[in-house]
Amino acid sequence: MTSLTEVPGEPPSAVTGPGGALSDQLDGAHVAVVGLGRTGRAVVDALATLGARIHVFDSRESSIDTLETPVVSATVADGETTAAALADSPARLLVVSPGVPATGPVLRSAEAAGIETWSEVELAWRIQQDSSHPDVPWLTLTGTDGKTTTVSMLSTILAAQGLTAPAVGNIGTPVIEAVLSGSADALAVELSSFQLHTTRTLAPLASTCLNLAADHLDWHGGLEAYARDKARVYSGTRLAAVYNLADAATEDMVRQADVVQGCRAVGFTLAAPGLGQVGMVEDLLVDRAFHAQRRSSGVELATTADLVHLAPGRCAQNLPAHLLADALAAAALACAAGADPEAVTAGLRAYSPGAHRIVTVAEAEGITWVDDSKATNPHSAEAALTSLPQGTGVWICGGDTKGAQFFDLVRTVRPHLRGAVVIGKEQDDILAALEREAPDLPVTRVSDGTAEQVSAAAVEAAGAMARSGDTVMLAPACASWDQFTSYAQRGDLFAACAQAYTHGDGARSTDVSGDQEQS
Ligand code: UMA
Repeated sequence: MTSLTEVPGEPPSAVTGPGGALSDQLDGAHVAVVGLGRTGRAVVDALATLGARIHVFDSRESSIDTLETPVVSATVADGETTAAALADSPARLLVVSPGVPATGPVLRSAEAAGIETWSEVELAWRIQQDSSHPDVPWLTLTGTDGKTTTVSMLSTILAAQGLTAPAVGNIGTPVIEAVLSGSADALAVELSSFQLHTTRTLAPLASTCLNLAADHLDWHGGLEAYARDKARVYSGTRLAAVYNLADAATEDMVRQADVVQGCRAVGFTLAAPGLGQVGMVEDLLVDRAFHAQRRSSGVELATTADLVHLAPGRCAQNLPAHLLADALAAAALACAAGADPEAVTAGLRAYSPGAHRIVTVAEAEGITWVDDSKATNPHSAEAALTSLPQGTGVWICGGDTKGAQFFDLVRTVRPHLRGAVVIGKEQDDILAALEREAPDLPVTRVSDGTAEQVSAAAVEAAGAMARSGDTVMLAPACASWDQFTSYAQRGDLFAACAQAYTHGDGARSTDVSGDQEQS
């Protein structure tokens, strides 16, 4: 076992504070807010209490119409129009929603006009620094896959330790809401690369990037830019920068991170942990990074039996490796915040997966129907499909590709598949990968239609391919936005159609546009 070099720390140069109390800075100041979804509305409410003069922009009329908080101006505008308005705006600060692309006109215009741009997360951090509870620790995590699982595990472990530590951020609750409530002992914060792009002064107690694979390339403009934004999660970390020993990119991020002096690099691994790591010793999750005797021994944090409720068929041998990795990362962040081994055990036992993450939604005639609609990129779909026995998977795939390629994915998952059903408005990229990497695999294409029609047609096509012992897996490897309102709607419709199909009373008779094409 090798000992891990600690990352030499420098005080983070970016952590300079807003230059005076935030309320003094923002009281009466013009501030632009772009995007009025869940994030933007929380931002507007917070800015209003700080006395800012708020100018909002959203591309959807309905978002503007339903805003109740008084603002100075509210404009329905696409990216170009918003960009032009910002150039002439009195605002010196812009708070953007995560959906506003890094490479788009809005951020370009703000930069050109010298307007400072913050994420909602940046604003939340600054509000906390300016509050009566500035020391509430943030435990932050990002990664291409496993963020939501890990942040939820982290929150349940901290709850078992007796702490109020809600899971917030990209998981769904704006961080500002938790900060303003003032009731948390710690925050378990899931950060997307979108949020990190415009986050600068955050100084978490502990942080991690779980893994890095190609995703959201169109939003960032390429893999390098995406990785750069992911790496920001470590910036300003005070106690533990946690990385994945199986993913060298995350270790590089830690080496290059601008962390606070004394911050330690802590690796997590599915192998036996060295000094400064958490890892596995047979079926035990073991800490050799945080406890006092770590130089000479490890301490048991939990066993795979504590996670057996997450394994298909509740069989510990089937426990997907990525869930173990997520549990180790969550345990490391929790230990950094002072959680003891008993809390890790109890928290992991108490954790239950959210909807749309490898959830069995129907079982009939020996066929299992699994909703993994949350698999919105190739990396995440691969994790789900490779857990299936050889030749038993009927894969429902496709959607908004976000600029990804699928050749590697199809090559890797091919041995696990019986067939594939392709959905999505644009199917060329995924079909090209299936044709080149799995030329003999039966493939059915589902043509465009309403969300309901697409779901019903996909279920019917998958049902026609599946045999007893097979699993029909909705793991699209793509975002849902081209045909559905969200991955949640995609998963819900799949579940409803699968249940109707297996009861023989729904999908078979639904109008599915009659458009399935076998190849
Ligand atoms: N809008 C514009 N112009 C734009 C983009 C969006 O006006 O260029 C408007 C839309 O018309 C809409 C609003 O902005 O009214 C939507 O804003 P948004 O897309 O930023 O979404 P929010 O509702 O604020 O939700 C965001 C995250 N969404 C995205 O990152 C796309 C949610 O993550 C997050 O839960 C929420 O903040 C928490 O505050 C969702 C997501 O898909 C789950 N995340 C991606 C992922 O996990 O892969 C990163």
